Amino acid sequence: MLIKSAEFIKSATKTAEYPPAQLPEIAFAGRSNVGKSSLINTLVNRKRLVKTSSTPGRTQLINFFDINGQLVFVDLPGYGYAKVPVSVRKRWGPMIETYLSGRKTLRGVVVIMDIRRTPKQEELNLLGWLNHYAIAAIVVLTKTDKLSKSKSAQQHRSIARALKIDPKDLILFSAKSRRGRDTLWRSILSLPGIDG
Ligand SMILES: Nc1nc2c(ncn2[C@@H]2O[C@H](COP(=O)(O)OP(=O)(O)O)[C@@H](O)[C@H]2O)c(=O)[nH]1
Ligand SMILES: [Mg+2]
Repeated sequence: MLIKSAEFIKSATKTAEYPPAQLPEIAFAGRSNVGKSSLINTLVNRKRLVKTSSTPGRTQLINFFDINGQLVFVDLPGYGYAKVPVSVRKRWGPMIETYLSGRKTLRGVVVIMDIRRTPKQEELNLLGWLNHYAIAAIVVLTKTDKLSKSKSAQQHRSIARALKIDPKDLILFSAKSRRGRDTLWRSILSLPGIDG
């Protein structure tokens, strides 16, 4: 997709604060520091549309971005960061679940994982939950530039096995090299209800 514009719309924690549900939406989910902001910036060819950080776990807001006046990207707060206070962590689940289960214009969720890590219960729960609500999931393994080719192939297979999905259905990505950007865009644009 040719990116003509990519703009921050607003942040929200509750339904009343969401922007009007008009355009098809794609949400991005992943553990804190997984590279979610970098992935979104790579997709839209912007250096800093979404703030990246080496201090994970700060963003606890749902951020909405308008892409070309055609699509909305939704940056969901990262999960699983131990230093986030329990009170904040407790709000994460309900906040995300309210968004994912109730948003009429949601067309799919890009679930981002670090290729170096074995998926944990949080990832399995999220995928199981999306499956239960019949929400399309696109699974991306990012930071592939950090591994050798052989180590990357090994992790690719073992993560697919852990998630019980076909290795072909995992997208290998790197914000650094931009590997996988086109594949991910194709996958997003082929979701039902997206016209690109
Ligand atoms: N080498 C490498 N570093 C990355 C990649 N994606 C993100 N990072 C780094 O990982 C850290 C966290 O990235 P960020 O996008 O803020 O993660 P978020 O918390 O999931 O939004 C930052 O230091 C990024 O520069 C990648 O594909 N390759
Ligand atoms: Mg981020």
